Amino acid sequence: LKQNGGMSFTRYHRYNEIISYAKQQAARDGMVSYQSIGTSSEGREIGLVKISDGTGGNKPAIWMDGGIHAREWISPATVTYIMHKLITDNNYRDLVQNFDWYIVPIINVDGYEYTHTRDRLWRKTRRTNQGTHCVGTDPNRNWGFKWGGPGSSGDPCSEIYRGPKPFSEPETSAVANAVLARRNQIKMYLTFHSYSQLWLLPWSYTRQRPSDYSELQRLGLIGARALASTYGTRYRVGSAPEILYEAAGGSDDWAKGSAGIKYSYTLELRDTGTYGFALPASQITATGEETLRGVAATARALHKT
Ligand code: ING
Ligand code: ZN
Repeated sequence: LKQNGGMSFTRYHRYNEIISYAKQQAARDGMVSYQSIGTSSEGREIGLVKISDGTGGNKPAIWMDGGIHAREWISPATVTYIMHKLITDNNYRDLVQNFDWYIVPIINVDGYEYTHTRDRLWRKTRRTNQGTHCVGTDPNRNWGFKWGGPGSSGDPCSEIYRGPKPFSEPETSAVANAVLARRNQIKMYLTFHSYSQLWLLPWSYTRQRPSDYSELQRLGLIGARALASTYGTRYRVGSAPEILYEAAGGSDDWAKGSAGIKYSYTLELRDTGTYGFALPASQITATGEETLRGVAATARALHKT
């Protein structure tokens, strides 16, 4: 437990524990660094971890983020689990040798804490809106690519409120700026949600497929297959409009459409509805492990392109 910095993966950890763990890894391991990329509306730091084995100069990079939606607790837990394994498990050394990894364990830090203290099923940010008592913006409708399109709402009381303008939320703005600063280095963008067990391909804002859809599908299928081979957890692979619903203003579309990152995926983690957002903590390690294997297989396939 000690060398995990109190990170047990047997329960869902609070924001402070996850950030402390990230800082501790940075302090004790020369290949890990930590920085704050911005501050939430309630004043919490948004942390970015870089894993890089430091042979000098930047390598192609993979970006992973979690916790954009507050109640999807398995997302920060899984992202932190994968980070832990990349740092400590020699079976994944090749991934650290071949890529730099940028990891934001929790984007919506205020919302995440709110789900621990007040309302377990809160989804949005916690910024107050003008002219209403309804709080928060859906941070996955707030990104500045096709903002305002289908599957988002202009009503501040809606769960899919897009916000008053693109990047109105300090949390999405901080992450977008951190991605943009590294846009030429980042080859793949991965964002983690729950639940439904889906490996989502671009686009989310339209039913039209990007011209490189089959190549994105190829790597997505490799990931989903490796994930399933771990414990039999089955994922569907396809675009959001085809297998879920249309939704504009998400981070995956922005990463591809605005930041120019070719391989951009949203993963919807366990389960398919038995527990939903309240996935028991006893499933953290299995979800982390299978997702790690899916991500690793996709990253290895990416390295060969
Ligand atoms: N699902 C995602 C949501 O934001 C999604 C689905 C993915 C929409 C990518 C747009 C882009 O609604 C959950 N569970 O949050
Ligand atoms: Zn979500």
